[in-house]
Amino acid sequence: MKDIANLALAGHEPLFDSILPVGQLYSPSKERFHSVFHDLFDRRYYTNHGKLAQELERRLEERLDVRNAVVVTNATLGLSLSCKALGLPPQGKVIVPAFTFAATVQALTWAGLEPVFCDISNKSHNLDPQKVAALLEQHDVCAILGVHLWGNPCDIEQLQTLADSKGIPLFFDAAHAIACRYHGKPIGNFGACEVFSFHATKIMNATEGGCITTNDDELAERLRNLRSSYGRRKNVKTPIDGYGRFSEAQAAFGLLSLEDLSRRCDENCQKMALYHKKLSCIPGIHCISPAPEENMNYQYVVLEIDEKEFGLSRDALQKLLEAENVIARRYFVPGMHHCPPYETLFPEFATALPVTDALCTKVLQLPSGAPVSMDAVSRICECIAFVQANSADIKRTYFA
Ligand code: T4K
Repeated sequence: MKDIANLALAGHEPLFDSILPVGQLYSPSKERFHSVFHDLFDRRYYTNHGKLAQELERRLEERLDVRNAVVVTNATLGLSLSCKALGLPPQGKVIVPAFTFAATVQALTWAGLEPVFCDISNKSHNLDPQKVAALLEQHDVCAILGVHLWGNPCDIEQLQTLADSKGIPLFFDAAHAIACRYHGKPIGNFGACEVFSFHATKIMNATEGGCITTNDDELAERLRNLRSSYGRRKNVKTPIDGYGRFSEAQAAFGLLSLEDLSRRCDENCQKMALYHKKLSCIPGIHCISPAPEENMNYQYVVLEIDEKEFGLSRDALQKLLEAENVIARRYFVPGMHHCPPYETLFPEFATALPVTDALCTKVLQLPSGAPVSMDAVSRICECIAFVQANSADIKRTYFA
């Protein structure tokens, strides 16, 4: 183990030879990819809802036990298309958390809507239904957009009751939540529709991509029509075309990733268990393990760092780890209410989200997924334990 004089922050050899990023980055073997993809060169049919994209939709419907899966270019576009398919009015206001990836809120902006930022629960990191209820009384809202953050389902029942009481749609950003369940039922079946991400950093990897799922056949048809003129089952009048096609290359990668999904969840589960075992005894570290075990895909290893107890700030720990080639990320900093253009457009939210603001100073995501072995998890944990045990000296030496 290092001592405080030879930390990589001081220019010494890092703990790992190559970087360990937070993305899942799982890929199939080249041979398996070739076996799915090879006839594409003969067929020369590369996109426009080809046979692999259709096959992926069918398999997703089966796996998620949902009537319709509509694959699209990425989740951001999937969210914008959902707003259009739901018929949300121009400049309509949508309740949304600010503690999320920028794309959630920017998708609303692309669809011509306005965010009404809502604070979250300290425990789940998801929309707090009580705060949603208060906002519904203060604003003329046309929809609620929940985010199943870290794959932990929102309080769907309470949110649905609130949405129903106002006669407005509830829909979900499920970018983190493939293979997660709520009360035993797969995420993908809730609200008006749910949107998954198949970005390379996600556990289901189509290199880039997304999917909208819904049990509402009419909504699904509007979504297919909005996506492209290809893949429609019948023609439906839509306000605009979305050009959200999903290529055959994405579909080939996605099909294999879906085949491997349960195995990836198991691998992630083992890594998360080891992280939690080794980190939960370190003062100042709280591991987020919100949902009961069978509801998780385990792709996000997320900590809250209590600066006083740990002895160093979250940002200092991140810098130390980064120097050791452990690329931990501060998702999500700052909260979207403090980001352009929203901070100037909607200054009323600047001090309205205390839980979000507090979490933005504490949360750190650690690497897991394909590039991270169990041995690497152990070494990362030992490094964090060492930093905490020597926090006073490290602070004096490197952060005075
Ligand atoms: N809603 C939520 C709640 C989301 O988290 C996201 C995306 C969306 C909506 C929108 O979904 P998409 O429209 O993207 O389908 C990453 C991902 O790009 C983004 O998909 C993800 N959430 C977000 C949480 O993380 P960045 O810019 O912070 O990280 P990035 O892409 O630099 O990758 C992280 C690490 O992985 C880096 O150290 C580099 C490494 N990496 C990344 C890629 C893509 C690789 O080694 N190889 C790769 O191919 O956004």
